[in-house]
Amino acid sequence: MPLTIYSLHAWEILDSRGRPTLAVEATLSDGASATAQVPSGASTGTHEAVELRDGDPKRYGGKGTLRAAGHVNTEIARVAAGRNADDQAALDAELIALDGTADKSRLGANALLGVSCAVARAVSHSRRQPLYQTLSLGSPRLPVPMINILSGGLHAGANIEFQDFLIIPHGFDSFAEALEATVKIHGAAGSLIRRAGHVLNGVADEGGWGPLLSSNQAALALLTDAIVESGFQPGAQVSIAIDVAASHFYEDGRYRLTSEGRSLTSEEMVDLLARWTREFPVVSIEDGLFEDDWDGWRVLTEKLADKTQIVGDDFFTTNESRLRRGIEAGCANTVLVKMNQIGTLSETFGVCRLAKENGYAAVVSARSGETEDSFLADLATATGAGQIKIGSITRSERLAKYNRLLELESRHGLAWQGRDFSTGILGRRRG
Ligand code: 2PG
Ligand code: MG
Repeated sequence: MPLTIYSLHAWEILDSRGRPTLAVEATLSDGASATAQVPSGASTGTHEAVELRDGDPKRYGGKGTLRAAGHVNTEIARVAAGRNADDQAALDAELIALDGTADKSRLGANALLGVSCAVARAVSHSRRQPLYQTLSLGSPRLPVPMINILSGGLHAGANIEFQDFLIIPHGFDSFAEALEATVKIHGAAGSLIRRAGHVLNGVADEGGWGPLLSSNQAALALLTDAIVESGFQPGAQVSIAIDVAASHFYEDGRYRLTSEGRSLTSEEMVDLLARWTREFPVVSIEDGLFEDDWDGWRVLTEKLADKTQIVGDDFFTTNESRLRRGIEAGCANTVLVKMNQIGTLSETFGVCRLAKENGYAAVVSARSGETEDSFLADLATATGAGQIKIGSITRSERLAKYNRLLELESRHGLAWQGRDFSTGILGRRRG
């Protein structure tokens, strides 16, 4: 008997910022059922698939998701009922065709993604498998985390422009040890901020510190000090990643670094980033330039990609055709993978595959608006992407994923790849 979809049900829930998003429950013909929750970004790329909002100002300032839920409960549920649940690619193709638009704006990428993930998880329940096995592309492995310690930009009141200052704790024997080191560094960063008398702007959107610092450079210095103060070797054990999220301070062809008192051209921005990779243990730069500054991205890649991960988030928006164009044009060497930027699991896998075939690394990423769903931990493990970006080590919408990775390491005995990361990107860096 083929395993088929029996019913779908979606409803509006709230994300970690208190904004509406969706939960979808899928029930299969053998009675197995599962729920998936959909994340939501704030610093979104222009080329992302459309997250459908109600636009009704009387509810949640227009951000309600009742229309998206309604689409799941009527049109999508009707078409999905009776379909083979085991064939994710066929199901996702059906969802894309049913929507019928290039950007998924008719039914909503949030509606489609909720269905795609809920069915995959229900299949894993039916097979009594851990989710990562059901999703597996062949060689599951635990990812190396890129963990937020300080936030700026749209996630923390924009007092400094760069959005994320993260650490990559790669020089450890296990995921659990890497996480322990991170907690220590997060604590040290908090103490340094207080000791220096900076105002602590509460907790930022991804659970890290959101201090009122004087500049992006000051944030890099503080993060490096926190690594040293915690007793770890910067570069050898713990490196730094930044998400510049440059599209969000790009205006009229210039990069406006107000906190640094300068406004830079694309070339000057590349030079500044290059300088900071020399002065600080920065090994990964995400969205270092505006999402459509293709020439700038080529220059940035030529100058830095032999020693640094050049990551496209808003730049690629988890979109195969943008990634293909980037590969052909010699832009970036790594893709950030966010399921809801594209809207189905199969397209997410497609991007991971394309990256791998072309020697690009992949970092599976959460959104700044998250839920308690841990799907991402299994997804990153299943794709063998090698890296994951979830946010900081506080707030349960983040911990749901970290704790799931701890479970995969401890209960499922999956191996961790931290030292491989060191010999990969850092090997090149030293050489
Ligand atoms: C990013 C993400 C996560 P958002 O830019 O990488 O940090 O933020 O979900 O707001 O796009
Ligand atoms: Mg980003």
